Amino acid sequence: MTQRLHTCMLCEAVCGLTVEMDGASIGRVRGDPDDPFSQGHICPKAAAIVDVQGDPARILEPQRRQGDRWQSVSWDEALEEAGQRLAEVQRKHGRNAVGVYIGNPTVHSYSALLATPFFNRAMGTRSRFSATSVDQLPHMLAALEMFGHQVLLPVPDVDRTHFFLMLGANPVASNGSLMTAGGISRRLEELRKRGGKLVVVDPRRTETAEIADQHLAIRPGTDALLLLALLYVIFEEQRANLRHLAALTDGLDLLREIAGRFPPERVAERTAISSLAIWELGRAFASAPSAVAYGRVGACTQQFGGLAAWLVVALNAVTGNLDREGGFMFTTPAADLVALATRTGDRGHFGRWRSRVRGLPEFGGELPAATLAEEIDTEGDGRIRALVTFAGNPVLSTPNGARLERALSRLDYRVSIDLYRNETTRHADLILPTSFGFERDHYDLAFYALSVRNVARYVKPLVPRPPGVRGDFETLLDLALSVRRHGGGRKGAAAGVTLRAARMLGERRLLDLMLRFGPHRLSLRKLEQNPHGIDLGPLRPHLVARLGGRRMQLAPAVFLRDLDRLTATLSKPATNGLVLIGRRALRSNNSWMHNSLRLVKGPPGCVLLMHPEDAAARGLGPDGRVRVTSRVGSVEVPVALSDEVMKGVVSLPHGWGHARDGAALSVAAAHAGASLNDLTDDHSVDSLSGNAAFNGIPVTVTRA
Ligand SMILES: Nc1nc2c(c(=O)[nH]1)N[C@H]1C(S)=C(S)[C@@H](COP(=O)(O)OP(=O)(O)OC[C@H]3O[C@@H](n4cnc5c(=O)[nH]c(N)nc54)[C@H](O)[C@@H]3O)O[C@H]1N2
Ligand SMILES: Nc1nc2c(c(=O)[nH]1)N[C@H]1C(S)=C(S)[C@@H](COP(=O)(O)OP(=O)(O)OC[C@H]3O[C@@H](n4cnc5c(=O)[nH]c(N)nc54)[C@H](O)[C@@H]3O)O[C@H]1N2
Ligand code: SF4
Ligand SMILES: [Mo]
Repeated sequence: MTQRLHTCMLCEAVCGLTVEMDGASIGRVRGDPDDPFSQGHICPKAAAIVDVQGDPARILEPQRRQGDRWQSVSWDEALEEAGQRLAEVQRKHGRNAVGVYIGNPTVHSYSALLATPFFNRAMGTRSRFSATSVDQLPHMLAALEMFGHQVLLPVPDVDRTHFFLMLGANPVASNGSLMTAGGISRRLEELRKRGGKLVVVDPRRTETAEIADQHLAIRPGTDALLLLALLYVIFEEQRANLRHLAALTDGLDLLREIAGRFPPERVAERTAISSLAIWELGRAFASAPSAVAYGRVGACTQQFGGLAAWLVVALNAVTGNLDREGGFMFTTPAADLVALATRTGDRGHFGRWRSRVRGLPEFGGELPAATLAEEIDTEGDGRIRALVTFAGNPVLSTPNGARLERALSRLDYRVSIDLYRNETTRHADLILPTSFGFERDHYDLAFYALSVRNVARYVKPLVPRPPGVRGDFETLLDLALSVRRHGGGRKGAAAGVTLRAARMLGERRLLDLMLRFGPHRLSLRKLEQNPHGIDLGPLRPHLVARLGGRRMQLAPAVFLRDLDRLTATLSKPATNGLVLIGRRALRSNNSWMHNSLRLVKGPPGCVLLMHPEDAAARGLGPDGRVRVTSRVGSVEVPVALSDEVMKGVVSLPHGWGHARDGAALSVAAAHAGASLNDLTDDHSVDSLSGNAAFNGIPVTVTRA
């Protein structure tokens, strides 16, 4: 038995692991107590890495579909076919006729993360989609408009703050997002031990709300109103103070004028939070020695996600908590994507072009995932006719998944790069397998940039990958090269040279270069000499340097233009209908880990939570099954009555719905549940940003 080190790649907490090895066989997985950052923390999902890696359902060779049957083919044959078919579609119908969807695990693998920009550039299609627009896009839009860079995202300094205001996040279950902080429960406990306060704003009394000082139940989709009213209080009480950022900031007067239209009394009824509670919250936030407001999935995957994301940053800035210890801070990561993108001139852009069918704006070169289905199933010039999905399961993860499924079957050609034949990849013509887990090395390129301390850790693979499997970096680049060989992709020799150069260097060398040129002048060698990781110290204020001579915008025009839409909701009459929101559970990871028996055994995870009074009003009993119906679909699920959800709101987790023919996931199928995204609506988006508005979907609930 030997003890080896690795790092968990499942969620944003990036926990250090020790792995027991007996020769090549993997034994117990524990937290690494000597990881200076995660300090031994893990959650139950870490043990399931081996379940996925060793899953008999995992695809270990390229698979080609023949009718309803699947056949193994060689890599050469697979890449040749895919390149030829995708190039053919691009030659006949234009480059945008090939769509690309890139899913969430991409950001958990530096190999995938480094490959996708090369792949996207080489393919030269504007029909690009990713999990960004069903997730954090509003936060990125706020960063772009306020700081001039789409990935310059502030993170809450949880370890030093005195007041943590959390909107639409449940880190006790999710382990934190846009806030890498292994062992978040311990960190929140310590906040309270040092006399700090935690306030959670959520329509549901979540696991995080349970350990908070205060829980404010908010009506879904109204966070922007609450935030404006908090700003009202701050300005009204003369507490605005931008500190060192004052001389570098535009828009303070404009923001004051806007907030002045939203006194707490005006938003109380709509938000379902009393005006007194808003006054008190505003005063407490402003008078704490340091404070941070933080909004996550619930605050951004809703109708007013863009406004909410902007106002969260604005609230921190106006109270002097932006770029301050204990406030909302910026990292100095060892491999610095922000600096790299700045040097290459790619800070991001918004609204340079619009989607063909609905006219929604591009963001950073991507169109909203909520438009993918209509871009396939709406006739006309520029229709998407072939699709590459990479590390994504949009059938279960994007709004109105059932429509997307119907659209997928209309495509001329589909390639998926994935571990599994699942709800999305079962529609593919070709599935290319990939390495996973302890077969890979790991450096967390994305999440060390969002980490509440500056840290770095690199681990090597523990076991060789199966012989028929390749890494994501080589697969994506080889696929792009094959498309080009067949006359598809972006024109010009330069694109080909770049691709071949990157392919030759490989992801490991690219990462090493980024570390060497990064702010801490590290290298893979140095990291290998410190296998538990290196602590690079607490976050320090340095936004001024990050702005690089630009000014911070407190009241960007794109957000101001959206305010009328928000104000209009104040005069809408209240209904006594129900709205649907989502949730996450500790033992589940988006849509793709339900084939691990260890994680799904026990009581069913896919249960509708409903307030007892709402159930009584509909004549529903305390348990049993109910039918939930929205504009786009209807599902049947078990119900549990609980006053943890506020009246008028029902909650269902996403990522379930595995009872679909043709997917090869037997454990998941036996614990199928129903897909929340068969109810969410592709027409329900934040029309400012184009981000999916999963939360606040009107539904009816009846006895099944
Ligand atoms: N209603 C509702 N819907 C939601 C959300 C919500 O809160 N409510 N949350 C949204 C959010 S935040 C996100 S991020 C999205 C996620 O949306 P997606 O990224 O589309 O979906 P995932 O469930 O993460 O699926 C990941 C896929 O990648 C495969 N995979 C895993 N690891 C690898 C790898 O290393 N390489 C490759 N090539 N493939 C891999 C898995 O088998 C799976 O097929 O879902 C969104 N959907
Ligand atoms: N165990 C586990 N961990 C995960 C994941 C997982 O699937 N499982 N997914 C990972 C991913 S991809 C992400 S992006 C992160 C997300 O991490 P979080 O942002 O913490 O996500 P959730 O746990 O979905 O919390 C969202 C909360 O928003 C609330 N909410 C819904 N609508 C509204 C609203 O209108 N206003 C407010 N204020 N709140 C609202 C919901 O009730 C819910 O409690 O988690 C990551 N970690
Ligand atoms: S909290 Fe996240 S990173 Fe840590 S062990 Fe669990 S899934 Fe892995
Ligand atoms: Mo996400």
